[in-house]
Amino acid sequence: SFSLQHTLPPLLKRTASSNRRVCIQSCFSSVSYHKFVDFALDETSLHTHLLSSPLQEKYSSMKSKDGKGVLNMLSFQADKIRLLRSMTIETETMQVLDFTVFPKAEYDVPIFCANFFSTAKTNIVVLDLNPLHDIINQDDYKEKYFKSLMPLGLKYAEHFPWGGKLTSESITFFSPIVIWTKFTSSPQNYDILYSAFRDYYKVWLELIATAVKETDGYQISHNLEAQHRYLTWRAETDPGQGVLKKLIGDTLAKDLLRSFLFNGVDELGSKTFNDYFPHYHGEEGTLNKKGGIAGKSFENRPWDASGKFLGQ
Ligand code: BLA
Repeated sequence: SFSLQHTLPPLLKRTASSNRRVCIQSCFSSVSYHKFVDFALDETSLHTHLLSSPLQEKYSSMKSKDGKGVLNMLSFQADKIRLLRSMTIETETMQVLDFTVFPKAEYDVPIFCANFFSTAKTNIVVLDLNPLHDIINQDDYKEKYFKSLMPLGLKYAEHFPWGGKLTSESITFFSPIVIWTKFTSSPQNYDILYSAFRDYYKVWLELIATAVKETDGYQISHNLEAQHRYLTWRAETDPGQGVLKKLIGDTLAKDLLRSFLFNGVDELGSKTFNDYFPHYHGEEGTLNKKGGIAGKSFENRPWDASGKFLGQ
């Protein structure tokens, strides 16, 4: 039977002593995201056979320039999964999880997205099943995947307050059950975040497990373009870019973003950022004449309890 240990790089092999990973961060640190990744990999292995990705050879672990931080990368593929990849960052002052799973283009299943940025005081969190297609105007897609999940979203929306204004385009990549939040660091909050992560991931695994393979060429290319558009958005605008550049330098950060974190951005399509987002004017952009969305918006959660978009 399948054992995860065979596919993990030596550094992360879970042996008897694995619970004591080398602690290079300050040992009073508040959270470690390794157990989140462990959970997701174990749970995925219950459903499908995870194969190590070809990316694993090049991206495994990296030290920050000052030698005080470490980045750990894991990547896999599976029957219905083009790429499952995770990156954790641990330094003296921050812990980061960037865990995303991209289905193959034959499936219109949402993209699983967990982005957590933590310091001793505060946390910036996005946890979502990012819709592949427009759920603001396309009711059938919203119904297909999110209608039944609203109670799950509401359960956590009660605990985690809306994180406030964000780059307006981001909202079109988020689902009605998105957990977009900022909260104070505390063991209790991390417990609830871990619980949310497990719930969301289990739900996502159900979606992919039951998804039926698309055979219509038009639909497949429609899914592929949506994946590419998503990658283009994230590779270009990732709010973690500045942090990454500081840690490992401009060149390595750019390579990590385009070849690892958002792998496929240079291969899965030829459209550019401007083709997809002609109205985007950068983070500080203001509303432009063409009426495109730009700048920051959505002070409050823009969905009601039934999943109806309230933002426009
Ligand atoms: C802030 N991260 C943010 C914000 C969002 C996200 C919405 C608020 C700022 C904004 O409006 O953009 C995350 N945005 C997302 C995600 C999607 C999106 C997940 O569109 C998906 C579609 N964050 C990380 C990583 C780091 C990180 C890996 O995911 C660090 C390495 C840091 N995120 C980070 C920091 C901020 C932030 C420092 C606050 C600074 C800022 O607002 O620019």
